Parts: sequence; C-alpha cells; structure tokens
Amino acid sequence: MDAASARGAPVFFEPCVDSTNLFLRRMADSAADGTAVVAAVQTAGRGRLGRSFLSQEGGLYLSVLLRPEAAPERLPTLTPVAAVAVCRAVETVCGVRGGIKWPNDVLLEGKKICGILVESVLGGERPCVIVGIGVNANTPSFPEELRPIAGSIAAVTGQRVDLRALAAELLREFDALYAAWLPDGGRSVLAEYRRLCLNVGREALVGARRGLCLGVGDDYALIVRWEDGAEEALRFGEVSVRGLY
Ligand code: BT5
Repeated sequence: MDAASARGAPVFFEPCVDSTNLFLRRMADSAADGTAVVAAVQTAGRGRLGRSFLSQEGGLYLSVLLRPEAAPERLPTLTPVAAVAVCRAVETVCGVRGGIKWPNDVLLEGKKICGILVESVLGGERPCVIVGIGVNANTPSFPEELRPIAGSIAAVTGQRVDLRALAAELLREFDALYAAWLPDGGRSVLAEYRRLCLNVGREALVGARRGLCLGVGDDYALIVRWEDGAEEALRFGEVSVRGLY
C-alpha cells in the first residue's frame, strides 16, 4: 500500500501489472471498499466484450473496487458517472474539456483519450464491482490500426500531463460522484452527462441500422430514432457514431 484514499481505503501504485481490474479482482475477497490501484503500464489491459486496451507507458491506468449495496441493474450507470469524473479531472488538471461518446469513451478533439470498463465480481465470497479507467495522458504514439481513433491529452495540449496529479484528481472526483451515486443512482450528474455527451444530434449506426441520436434518457440509455421513425432506448451493445472519430 502506498497511500490512502479519501475514505481511508488503500491505494496501490504499481509500475507494471497485467490489468488493474485483474489486480483488484485477485483481492476481491479481502479488499476494503474503495481500494484502488494505479499503474504506469498494463501488459494485458482489457476493454469491453473481450477487446484489449493498449496500455503503454505515458498513460494512466487505474481501478477502484467498490462494495455498493445496490441492485445489480443499477451498476451499469457507474460507467457514465466515471466518464463524468474523467472529464472533470482532465479539465481541472490539463485545462481541456473532453466529451463523452456514449456510454464509456472520453474524446478530445475527436480522438479517444480514455476508456472505462466496469465489471461485477459475483462468484467469490464477497461480491464487488471494479471500475477501471485508462487514460492516454502522455502516450507518445499509437500503432497504425489505432491512429485513426486514439489520441493523447499531451498531443492536444502540447504539455506533459502530471500523472500523479491526474490520478489524485480522478480518484477524488470519482469518489465524490460515487458518494452521490449511492443514494441517487447517478441522477445528480445526469444533466452534466447530457451536456458532455457527443452523440446527441449525430448519426447512430448499430450493425446495419442507421438512425439519429435524440438524447440521453433518465436511466442513461441512448435514445435513437431509426430511419423508419421508430424510437428505441439503447441500454447496451455497441453504438458506432459517425463523425466523432
Ligand atoms: C474500453 O473498451 O475502452 C475500456 C477500456 C478500459 C481500460 C481500463 S485501463 C484500467 C482498467 N484495467 C483494464 O484492464 N481495463 C481498464 P472498449 O469500449 O471495448 O474499447 C476497446 C477498443 O478501443 C479497442 O478495440 C480499440 O479499438 C480501442 N483502443 C484500444 N486501446 C486504446 C487506447 N489506448 N486508446 C484509445 N483506444 C484504444
């Protein structure tokens, strides 16, 4: 343990891990609520749906283990809450305002600078949720296949990001938003999420279906009107939005 969070839970700082989510998963039976890990590099960074998240030196990779007494169907709203925490922390520490590609990517100038992965750990002795956040802060470059979509904060601001300051601010903002989420399920950050959401008013592509993103519902669903006029609230799955990357 290297430090303590605002709530007194341990915060580990690791030079290199496979995945900060896996790091916490391995201590899921014993770790205190709020335990966090911050890593400089991940060798097996994970995205959603079995995808990988490239986690080179220069980025910030962190996860927080939580034990909320909340119904499982409420847990997905932790993802947009974490995205708002990232936008707030990046604005405070780096002076730039990002936007959110629903539900879990933070973009700066059209490039993804952050991904979020929320996972429930149900099988063990004590169920918990692990919220993982990866930020391309000072990441110098990306492999060719990621160049069209991935970017770093430093590339936009021209200034090196203080990773310790960003980690501290991100943990602080997330902790504050999580404290509000516990009783209200994220309602108090909904207006801010809606302002930050880049999809609204843009095209939605889901598989071969095409539509227009109308807004974000009270439960953080993305409301889409398809070409045939039908409206749908998307709660999960993959929405690809044109014109963002
Ligand atoms: C995510 O998944 O974006 C969630 C990423 C969560 C990463 C954090 S880091 C700390 C914690 N520990 C972990 O192991 N994971 C979490 P998804 O929406 O599925 O996006 C994955 C896709 O983003 C990939 O298929 C690539 O196209 C792209 N990608 C991969 N690495 C990237 C990067 N560093 N920056 C931007 N885009 C990336």
